[in-house]
Amino acid sequence: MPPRNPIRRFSNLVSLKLSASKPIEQPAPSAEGTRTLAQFLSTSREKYLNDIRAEPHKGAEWTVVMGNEAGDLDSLASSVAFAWLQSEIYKKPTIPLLQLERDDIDLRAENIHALHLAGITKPKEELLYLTDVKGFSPFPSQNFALVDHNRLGALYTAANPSAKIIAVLDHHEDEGLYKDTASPRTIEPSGSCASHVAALCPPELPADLATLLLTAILIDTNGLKPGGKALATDIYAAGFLASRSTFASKLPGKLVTALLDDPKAGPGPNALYEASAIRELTATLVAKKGGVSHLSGRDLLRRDYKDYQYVVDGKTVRAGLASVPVPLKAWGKGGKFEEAAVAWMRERELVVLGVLTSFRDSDTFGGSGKGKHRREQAWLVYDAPAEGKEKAADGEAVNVEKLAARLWNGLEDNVELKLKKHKKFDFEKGDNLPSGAKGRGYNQKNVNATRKVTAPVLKNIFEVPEPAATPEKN
Ligand SMILES: [Mn+2]
Repeated sequence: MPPRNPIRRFSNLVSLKLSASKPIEQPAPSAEGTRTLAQFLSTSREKYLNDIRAEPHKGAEWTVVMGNEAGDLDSLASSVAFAWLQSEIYKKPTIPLLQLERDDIDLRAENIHALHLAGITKPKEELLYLTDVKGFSPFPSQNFALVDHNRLGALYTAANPSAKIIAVLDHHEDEGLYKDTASPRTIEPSGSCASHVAALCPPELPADLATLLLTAILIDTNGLKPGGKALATDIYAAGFLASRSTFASKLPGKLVTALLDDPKAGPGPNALYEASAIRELTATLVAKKGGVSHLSGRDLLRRDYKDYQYVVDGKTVRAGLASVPVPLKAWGKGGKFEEAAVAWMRERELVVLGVLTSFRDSDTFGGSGKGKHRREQAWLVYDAPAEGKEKAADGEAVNVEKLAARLWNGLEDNVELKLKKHKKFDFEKGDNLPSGAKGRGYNQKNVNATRKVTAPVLKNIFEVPEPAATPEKN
């Protein structure tokens, strides 16, 4: 049986049972009814935004389906698939909402890769984000479906008394909510929530959608590795999806035939895990997930970032600590680090920024066989003028010289961090810092000290009146 045309609508579809492995009679695809998953998503987004902006608005006609706030591939794929299922099969307009800001989609390269494989090549334009619904209070819709979590966020219930959960599909611990309103309400263990969503999909789901769900299962189960996180539900769902996905042509023909025939009994539990196309896809997804080479300097700073506030000599000083998994040299030459760091300080209105790197040095080899674990710290002190202003108003200005001196002394004297001046990053030598800014770079000889150690050191430096007492271990 050849893979079917992925882009059909299912207006005549009545039975949706997954067990109905026999092909359901399909109408010939009409030009009007033919659209890709990407088209489905961008059309839904446009319609939804029009409806909630209309007067009177029509947000009540929609169901909003969300994954959890971490925004991983499982949440993404599960919400997209559930929206497709509800809209295209059950004819209930449903829009997937990503619980993240539009720009944050770039922070997960594996998601971007999986979306591309599913034909969604402009996810910033094709998907709906928190950014799009920010201006609406209360939230403009009342019907919600939850995937990959099972408690509705406060944002959606605030001043929205008719908020109702119409469906829950999840694999986290069941909080016991929405039993009277949610149908289906499937909260059961599985490697991936995408497997629960796949179990509801008809055999004729679009190949693009099958691919997207499959990528989520593979990343959550490490490619269906035996003895790992994959449960029978995941193995079955992955077989069902793989044989209908855009990867079907790369799998052995016999395997595809067996899977199309009966994904449960068909080829045996490890057949898919052993297929080279599945191994390659898993390896790519895992590498993308672990890699940060696609991130911009700003992304590296905001990816794992915390804000702090101190009162130094009666003035409020905002400080930020960014933990970064690559060395300072990863920013590249020619002042790129300084440029990104200063821009971030302006954006967050910081006077102090510490960039704490942690990485394996590929030039040396430690006992583990991997490169030696190293840490660096780079610090900038700069009282950036607020946007639109030339410089900070008199009286508000922080004495950068004094603050920097205090910071350098405190850091360099600290017995726990063991900081040594960085030979390659002496920020005051070059002319890459704006005038009035101070900066120093260090190698951190205590490679076990994380931000959890550095943050209290910083607090101690700034908030213990000078002369700073020698920091004590506690
Ligand atoms: Mn999940």
